[in-house]
Amino acid sequence: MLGWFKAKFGKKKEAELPADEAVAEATSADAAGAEALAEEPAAEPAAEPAAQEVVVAEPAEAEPGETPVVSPVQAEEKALPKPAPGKDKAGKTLFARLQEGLGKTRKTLLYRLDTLFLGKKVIDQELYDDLEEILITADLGVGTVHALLDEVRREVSRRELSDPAALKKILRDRILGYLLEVDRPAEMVMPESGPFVIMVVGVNGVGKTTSIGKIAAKFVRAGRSVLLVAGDTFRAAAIDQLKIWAGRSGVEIIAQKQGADPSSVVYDAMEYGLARDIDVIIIDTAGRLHTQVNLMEELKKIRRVIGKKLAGAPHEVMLVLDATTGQNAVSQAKLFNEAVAITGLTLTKLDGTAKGGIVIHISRELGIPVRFIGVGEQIDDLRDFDPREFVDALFLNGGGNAAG
Ligand SMILES: Nc1nc2c(ncn2[C@@H]2O[C@H](COP(=O)(O)OP(=O)(O)O)[C@@H](O)[C@H]2O)c(=O)[nH]1
Ligand SMILES: [Mg+2]
Repeated sequence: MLGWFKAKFGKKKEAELPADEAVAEATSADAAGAEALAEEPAAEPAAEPAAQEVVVAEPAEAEPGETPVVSPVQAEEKALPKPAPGKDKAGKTLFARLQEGLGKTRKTLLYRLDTLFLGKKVIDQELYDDLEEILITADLGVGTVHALLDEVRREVSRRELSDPAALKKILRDRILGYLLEVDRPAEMVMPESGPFVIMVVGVNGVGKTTSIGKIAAKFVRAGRSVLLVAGDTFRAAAIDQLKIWAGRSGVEIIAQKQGADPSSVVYDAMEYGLARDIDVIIIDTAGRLHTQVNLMEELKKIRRVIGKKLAGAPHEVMLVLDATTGQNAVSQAKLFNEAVAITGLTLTKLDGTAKGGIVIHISRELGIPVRFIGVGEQIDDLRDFDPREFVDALFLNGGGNAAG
């Protein structure tokens, strides 16, 4: 249910610090952090005293001198629906829902592949040409398609195959191979104790805030405490949007007012999360014009501030990409990767494109694992990315659980 994250969250925390010790630690880390901030270039706006900047909607038992938090927890919202394993609220299998979410891609790709393979009796050049066109149209990317077809061709001749249906199976297996190659388990060791910090980046409108809301809900369902951080201070609406998502799963959120220095928001949030031993801290960031040096510098600074408050953090730098932007997503990924070293991807809006092949292309091209895929705007419309399930959803006809 938590995809790659379950590796850690399945385990029980080993060393849980007594609350007062945790606070003491946070305070000493604090001094170091303040120093760290003071080292930042003078040109960057200095962090003002946080207490004056924080927007407090419903202050949570704020003690004097403490960073106030917006805490939109409401009793009835706290109880998130818990789908039965393998089923959603409506009782549909999750596999069927994935197929539904991938509707357009599935219809186009599956239909076109089936038409091609059923219509052919032999494997010939024409079949390869048609296949190339179909795969490129599905946004697998020219480079990936050529590499893929080279491998398929070699396999076909090595095994002296002549049946197009066998070729289809090889194609599916090779695609799965690409996805499994990068679906490596965490390289980073997830913290045994203390918060798991996820920094979320990506250009405007790709679905960062929405995905954060959905990810928070997943962690809450798994019984984890979550703190959201409104690091996109560029627009007031962005802060409000994150508050709404915090309310939906009843988690706390640290937010300041529009225009506040994002690093200072993040600094406060880290302090708050460490002092309370929050399990997961998820940081939203701005995404205006990814070509601007400014944004990248801001993200680097946020990353530094996180790392100075908690060694080894952020444990995940998640890039959110909009699948409907096709090949553009690849160039975005390269830019963000250079600036903040991406460790995982979320691909959104797969429900809105007939070109779901971008997932395959991006995996192969970037070698960064896809953690989640977004297949709608609702809180449950975020799926753990499972290469087998994904390939089956694209290649298999009909519903039912066809995995395996
Ligand atoms: N159909 C669909 N829409 C999505 C998905 N993820 C996000 N959106 C929509 O995309 C728009 C931008 O999302 P937002 O989270 O504000 O993007 P941000 O600017 O990166 O934070 C919103 O209207 C979301 O509802 C998805 O997986 N599918
Ligand atoms: Mg946003």
